[in-house]
Amino acid sequence: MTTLPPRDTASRERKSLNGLWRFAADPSGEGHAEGWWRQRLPGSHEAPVPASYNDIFADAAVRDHVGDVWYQTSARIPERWRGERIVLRFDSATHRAIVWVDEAQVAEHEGGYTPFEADVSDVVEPGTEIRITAAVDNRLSWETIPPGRVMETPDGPRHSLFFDFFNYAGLHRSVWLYATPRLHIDDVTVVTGLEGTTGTVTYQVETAGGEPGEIRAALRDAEGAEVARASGNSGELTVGDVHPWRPGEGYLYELAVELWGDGDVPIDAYELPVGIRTVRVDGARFLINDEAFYFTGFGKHEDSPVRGKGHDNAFMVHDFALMDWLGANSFRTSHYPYAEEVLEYADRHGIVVVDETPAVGINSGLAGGVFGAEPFTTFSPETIGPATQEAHRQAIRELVARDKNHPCVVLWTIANEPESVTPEARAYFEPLAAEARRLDPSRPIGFANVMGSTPDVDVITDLFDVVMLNRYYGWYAAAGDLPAAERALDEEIRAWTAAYRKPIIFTEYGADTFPGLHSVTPTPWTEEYQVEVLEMFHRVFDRHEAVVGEQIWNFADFATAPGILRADGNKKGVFTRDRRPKAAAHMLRQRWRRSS
Ligand code: BDP
Repeated sequence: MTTLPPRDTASRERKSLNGLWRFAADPSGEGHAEGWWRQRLPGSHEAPVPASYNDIFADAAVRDHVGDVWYQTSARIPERWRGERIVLRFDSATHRAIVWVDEAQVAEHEGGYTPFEADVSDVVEPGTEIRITAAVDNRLSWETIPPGRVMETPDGPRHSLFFDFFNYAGLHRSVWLYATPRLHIDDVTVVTGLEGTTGTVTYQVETAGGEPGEIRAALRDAEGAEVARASGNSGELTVGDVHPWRPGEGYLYELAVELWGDGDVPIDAYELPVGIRTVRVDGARFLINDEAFYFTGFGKHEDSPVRGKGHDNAFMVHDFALMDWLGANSFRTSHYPYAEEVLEYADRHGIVVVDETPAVGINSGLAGGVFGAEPFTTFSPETIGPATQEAHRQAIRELVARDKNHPCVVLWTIANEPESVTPEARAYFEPLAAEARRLDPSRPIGFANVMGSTPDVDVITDLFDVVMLNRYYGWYAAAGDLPAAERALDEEIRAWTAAYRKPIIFTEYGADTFPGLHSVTPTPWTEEYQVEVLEMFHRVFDRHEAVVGEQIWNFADFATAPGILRADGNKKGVFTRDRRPKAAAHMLRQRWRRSS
């Protein structure tokens, strides 16, 4: 499984393939039959990488395309890479890709938000130029995560999707060529501990490509001074007078791993940033470094004008700056793993992350009700069944494999708003929750519970450590009637605290808000109403000790499929899509800056 991000080290070199690639949509699906990877792609389109392709061209056919699109570029393999292991890596391709180098197929990957790579050492000749072609398919099915359907219509294929964001696709993240020695460090896993002023870093190193030599691990502090060292493929490093990673202060050590042979320089070297911190649930408290933590922040999306879901450092840093301006300390990667750059930034800046799989839409009630999909039974052999569950298991594995070493990640969420009230739901989720725990016993797990799945009907919450609630009192229920909304919310929290002694994090609440719309009386869609809904929730949260977090839906307005419930997208943002504050932003700044 693809894990360590490519880095330049003493023994490694990486080369970005970002930029403009040749691009062709393939509406009639002829690219495979015609072998488009064998030649220059037809047409004259070029598409930026990274970016979604949908909004780049002024063309509804590309925006709403269902099926394959093709990307192609050329790159030169440096002569100095001769004898090295040469890898081609895609940080993501949404939702599925097949990749060729010249005539040879080198990779195939399912799942739109995690990286994959191919060892291309045997198909490239150092010093020459290669052609890289990727067929990227945006189709979702009952066997994918997220699930979806393609319906044949007189106008061609159309998606029927069960989630509330635009199905952006393409090469959303960086593409790399990199070289490592043949005998190399293949993976590193760290788990950290804290006992008083002493920190521990337990590490495990995997090697590949030959007889493993000696492994040395050294931990350096942020100034570069070595504070501990060990040898062997696994071990524990102890740090006296430790400087922990904590919310608000992303202090990082660096674990320098070296693989030695007989020579007097290491064969391979890799440096991993490490934040020393602990996470634990204790009764109804969520503890980071054994201190009670209260989450403030948002459910977000990777979404911006023109780029769609393409990673963009300007938007990333700006979004973090806006969260800082508000005093927010955390966010959830709703509803899929975000670009790894986002987690690296959060690591460095002490922002807490709730890390989610792309398992959104496992719920026929919502799909039919909100998104207009044809009715279906959620769990059945013909719909969400064993193949979906296997894809879901794989999505959990790939998420944990990629993100396990990030100190910012304190909680895995394995699904958003799944059906959770039927025996089939329990059968589906029991093995998945167990798998998440097996893969990472060091972090708590949860799932975002959908409105209506109250503790009297829910059948899966006992499998998880935290209760994560998405609730829309004042919007989808009791819209415009805030006293009734407040009573219902309060009652539901009472029911949860009576049923479980677990921390409760509100992972969604909010109201669609059209910027510039105002009213002196409680009127849905106005800026005042968004403020009042959020204030109502906060009033109730402050009455309940078990509520340990408030993450508003959403940080910013975002694109969705068209529909009568959406006005040019989902407008529940506290910021507009171009990141201008609505009135609620100023209110939140008062609340969160006061408490921080
Ligand atoms: C919840 C979903 C989220 C939606 C939100 C909404 O988790 O993806 O965007 O509601 O309706 O059902 O705004």
